Amino acid sequence: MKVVVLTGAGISAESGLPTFRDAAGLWEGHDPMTVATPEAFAADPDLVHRFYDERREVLARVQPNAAHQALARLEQHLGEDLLLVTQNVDDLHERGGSQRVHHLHGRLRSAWCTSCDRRHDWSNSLGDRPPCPACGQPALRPDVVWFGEMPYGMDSVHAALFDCDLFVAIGTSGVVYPAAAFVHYAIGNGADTLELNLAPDPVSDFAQVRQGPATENVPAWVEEMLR
Ligand code: BV8
Repeated sequence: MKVVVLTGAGISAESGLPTFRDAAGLWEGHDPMTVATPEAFAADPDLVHRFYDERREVLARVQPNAAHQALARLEQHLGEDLLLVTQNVDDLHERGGSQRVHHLHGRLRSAWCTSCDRRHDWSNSLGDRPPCPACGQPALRPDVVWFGEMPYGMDSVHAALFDCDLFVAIGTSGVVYPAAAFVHYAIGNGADTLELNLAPDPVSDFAQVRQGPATENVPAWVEEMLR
């Protein structure tokens, strides 16, 4: 049984991280085009650094929840037959025990040097323009994929989608591409599809939809898989 799981901001909501589009979501306070595009970073790097430095600080104060931990148990069971792809830039899957997490949109706790192109694990702020540990240039940016930029590792994700038996989407609104198209690649390959979401889209492309909070639905689904 080859399984691809795609997660979105909804899986981290109960850990205390705001989603993007829900009430009090990140996009309520910020226009994505002014904080999450390369053009925005060129125009006002201070604003963009503040946006990501604040999220990095909040991330340090939250913990993984039962949904993250359940997926780590599923990984132990399925091994290489599970590909966990997340749109989230938080590290709660790893802190929840998952060993292999594919961060399609990058990681908040990573800094990317635009001068020497190296990446560095990073937990502090970037707003004060710290020097790159490798080349010394004050040229670090958040290692996240902004709108208009190519998501990471699309080839391996495509290969897994074309080879999977089951595709499961957890806590994602399915409006940002190419991630929002993954369900169609899976269906096109004859895979079964399942959506776990607090407020699923009424018109769903998924074969099965389970409504409810991730901390309830994900452990229940994983128990079924393990049984
Ligand atoms: C690209 C990192 C070229 C940074 C992010 C017009 C049509 C189609 C596409 C486009 C278009 N114009 C532009 C595009 C492309 C664009 C796009 O899709 N725009 C949208 C807005 C229309 N995409 C891009 O630019 C991508 N790059 O296209 O490059 C390319 C690519 C491939 C091949 C060739 C060329 C890059 C997109 C990545 C941008 N970076 N994040 C950061 O984090 O700041 S996107 C960011 O927003 C997230 O990573 C995530 O992807 C998205 C948010 O979505 P969700 O995670 O789903 O969160 P949301 O708040 O929306 O929903 C939460 C869900 O959880 C809800 O359903 C809710 O009901 C549920 N929920 C809430 N609580 C719970 C819960 N569920 C369970 N339990 C709970 N407790």
